[in-house]
Amino acid sequence: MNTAYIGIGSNQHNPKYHVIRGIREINHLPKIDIQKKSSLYETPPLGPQNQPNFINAVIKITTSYQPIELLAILQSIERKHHRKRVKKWGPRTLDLDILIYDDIVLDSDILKIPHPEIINRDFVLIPLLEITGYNFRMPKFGKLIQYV
Ligand code: A4P
Ligand code: MG
Repeated sequence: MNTAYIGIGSNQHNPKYHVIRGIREINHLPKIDIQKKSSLYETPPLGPQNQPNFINAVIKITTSYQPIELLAILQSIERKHHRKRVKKWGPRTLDLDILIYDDIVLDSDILKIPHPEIINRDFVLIPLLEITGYNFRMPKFGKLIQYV
């Protein structure tokens, strides 16, 4: 079984509903079990400012889907929420990003793991650390070696 962290974001048409619904749909998938859920956070938009605030959350899952299968399945859930890819960093009904997948480091056009923006986005880092604890070893970004 593999462990992955999924970042969830929405800022359109009742975003809290889309986030909660999205989590429930992920939980119903046969090869995925949700292990932990962060709180829901209301966050100001990164990118264009003339759009509503986001609701963001992170979940920890165990799954037997391989990374590329997991991406496809998450995209099918995004499509159910009528997600349209209109503009980069623009409004969306549901965005599901694979943040981390075990210790895998992948850098292809369709899939980058760990998600390259994790450390630049407080709306990802804060819910992620809420569920991992601060001792978490992030693949690629180094690890905590000593408390001082
Ligand atoms: N892709 C590559 N790696 C991954 C991965 N680890 N997980 C590829 C998921 N997808 C990955 O994704 C575009 C392509 O990235 C996918 O087809 C997949 O093959 P997308 O979600 O359609 O991207 P996008 O929305 O067009 O642009 P972008 O830059 O990826 O948007 P982001 O980075 O998702 O940011 N502000 C707040 N407060 N909260 C937010 O959640 N989100 C965004 C969108 C902007 N501002 C925000 C928030
Ligand atoms: Mg995305």
